[in-house]
Amino acid sequence: MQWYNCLLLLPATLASLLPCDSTNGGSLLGTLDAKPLTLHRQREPPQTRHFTFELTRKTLNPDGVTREFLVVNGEYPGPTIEANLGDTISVTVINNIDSPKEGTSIHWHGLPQRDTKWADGVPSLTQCPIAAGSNFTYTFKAEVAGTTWWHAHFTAQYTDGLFGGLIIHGSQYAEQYDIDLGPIHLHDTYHIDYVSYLLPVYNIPPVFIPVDTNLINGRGPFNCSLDTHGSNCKPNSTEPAKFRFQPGKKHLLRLINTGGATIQHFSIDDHELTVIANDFTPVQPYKTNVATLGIGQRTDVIVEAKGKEGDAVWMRSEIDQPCVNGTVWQPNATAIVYYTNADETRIPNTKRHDWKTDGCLNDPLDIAQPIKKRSVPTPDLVEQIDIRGGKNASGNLVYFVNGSQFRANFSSTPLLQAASNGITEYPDHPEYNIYNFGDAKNVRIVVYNHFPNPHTMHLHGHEEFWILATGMGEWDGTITQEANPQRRDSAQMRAAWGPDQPSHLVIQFVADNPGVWSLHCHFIIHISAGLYMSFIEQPEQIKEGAYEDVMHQTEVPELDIPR
Ligand SMILES: *[C@@H]1O[C@H](CO)[C@@H](O)[C@H](O)[C@H]1NC(C)=O
Ligand SMILES: *[C@@H]1O[C@H](CO)[C@@H](O)[C@H](O)[C@H]1NC(C)=O
Ligand SMILES: *[C@@H]1O[C@H](CO)[C@@H](O)[C@H](O)[C@H]1NC(C)=O
Ligand SMILES: *[C@@H]1O[C@H](CO)[C@@H](O)[C@H](O)[C@H]1NC(C)=O
Ligand SMILES: *[C@@H]1O[C@H](CO)[C@@H](O)[C@H](O)[C@H]1NC(C)=O
Ligand SMILES: *[C@@H]1O[C@H](CO)[C@@H](O)[C@H](O)[C@H]1NC(C)=O
Ligand SMILES: *[C@@H]1O[C@H](CO)[C@@H](O)[C@H](O)[C@H]1NC(C)=O
Ligand SMILES: *[C@@H]1O[C@H](CO)[C@@H](O)[C@H](O)[C@H]1NC(C)=O
Ligand SMILES: [Cu+2]
Repeated sequence: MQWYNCLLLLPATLASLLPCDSTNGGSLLGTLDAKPLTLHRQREPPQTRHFTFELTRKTLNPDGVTREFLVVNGEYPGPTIEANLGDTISVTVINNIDSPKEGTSIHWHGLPQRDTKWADGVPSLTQCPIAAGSNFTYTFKAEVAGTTWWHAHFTAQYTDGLFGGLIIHGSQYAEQYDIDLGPIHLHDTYHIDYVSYLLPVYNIPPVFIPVDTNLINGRGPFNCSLDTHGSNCKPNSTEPAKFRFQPGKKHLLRLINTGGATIQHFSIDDHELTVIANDFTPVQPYKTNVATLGIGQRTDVIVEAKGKEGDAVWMRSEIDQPCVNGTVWQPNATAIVYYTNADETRIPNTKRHDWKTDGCLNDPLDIAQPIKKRSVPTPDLVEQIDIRGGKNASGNLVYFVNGSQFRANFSSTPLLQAASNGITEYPDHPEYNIYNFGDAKNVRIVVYNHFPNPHTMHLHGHEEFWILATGMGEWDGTITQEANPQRRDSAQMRAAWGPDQPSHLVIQFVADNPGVWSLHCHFIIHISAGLYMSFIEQPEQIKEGAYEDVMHQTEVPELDIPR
């Protein structure tokens, strides 16, 4: 098979290849036309960087299977936001999603939104959904340097394409690499839309629809004989993602798991990865062959190009199948790395690095040292939460956080707006799963998982939390690497081994950011089934603090969709 560049016209002999505009809406990510990121080298003064995101439906075929996606500015994956530390980012989101119309909202994963707590993008908590036909501008500080992503936070919309990279350049590791290859999205994708994917989970008994293809930057040909969506599948019509290496140079790869249901193991044949940050937290560089990322997690790696001119090697991202309850048709994504002067039609012939699944966890907690040492203060609030699965009153299989299945009300006053008016208690709405943490300064949360699924727990409002421990059974109080535990914004926890053998994850954070913040699993089925809680941090300061009344939107169409 031959490959062609995204922007080149299709030669007649390659007519079976779909053009890049059809596969990925013209996104250059993962094509040889993608440009390395250079903003940080330009040393510009702090400024406001404006972006306009137009959200629409669009028919695409990233893996050769044609279906309707939800996209920003037509692109799949969505556009990359790039800024320097200290800049202001302003994004006007225009909701032109039609037939049917849907509300939306965009979350800026990992950014604490200090002083802009209304810009966190969580419908029912920090804003009303942005109604179809209207727009909303998010303005916030590029306040933490590193790699993250933006994604729709309105049910599981992001898995239909509403996601993209968010890169904030700082000085912290700019000197460690020569070339910034930008975001590398590792993501599962589905041949049906997110509503059709989620709703069968609530059948009695539940139906779990297979994950279809694992993609790198939205690319990766699907083998049409694998599933039942054959009629929309055009064999050998798309290309894998492609990247360029320069021999002897150090390349920064910003890995992001932007999927909805799977854990990724990333590697490059014949090359070693040097991990320099997990989520927003820089760590003492350590070497590994394989980087493991749970949903929402990022790992910045430096890859020294030790090959020679003309080489071609596979880049891989493999889904950890035992961590998925169900079928993944095509779990092994491949992309190609071409060295300078390589024949860019060449198919590599290199061998993969092996990895072993270990309870769906990241690298062991004691493998890395955060560069900025921070020991754990004594907590003044310790909360335990218990995650269980089971049937709710109507017999659907759902999750309970401390006995309560989370349900959002997209039509009611956002809870942050209510908190700014002094309302912090919801005795009539246990389904909001909202806790008032008062003026506690150091909050420790001990999470017990009693259900046989692993989870990726993500905390809003804080660029990092400490991970004190993760393991099986009751936590015995031991803190891993006590003088300087791992910190990040999304953490893995194991599946329970049985009713009496829960798994645990213990996190702690400094509660110095007044607002209403969520702690939830990032698996789309789990969030949608209720594995979600929120807490009010420093309610008195919310009342006193600056507050922008930006939440009112016109009516949200009533849709029968999971939330
Ligand atoms: C956003 O909506 C307002 C109010 O309807 C309108 O005046 C404005 O032109 C819209 N802006 C954009 C960029 O669509
Ligand atoms: C595609 O899938 C079919 C069915 O599993 C298999 O027989 C075939 O070898 C696969 N083709 C490729 C190129 O992997
Ligand atoms: C697609 O590619 C595979 C593997 O190269 C090949 O076996 C198959 O015949 C091709 N299918 C079509 C329809 O061209
Ligand atoms: C994915 O890769 C793993 C490791 O090489 C292999 O065991 C597995 O069979 C592959 N799965 C598929 C569906 O190709
Ligand atoms: C959740 O339930 C546990 C066990 O019943 C209880 O100790 C804990 O206080 C509850 N958590 C919260 C945040 O209320
Ligand atoms: C049970 O959960 C399902 C799925 O979220 C929901 O549609 C249904 O309304 C819930 N039933 C009750 C009684 O809350
Ligand atoms: C959601 O909030 C609206 C507005 O307050 C209210 O009319 C409606 O009954 C609420 N729905 C549920 C399920 O509580
Ligand atoms: C896995 O899926 C099966 C149905 O496919 C279901 O019965 C079972 O409860 C699921 N297990 C978990 C842990 O979700
Ligand atoms: Cu989960």
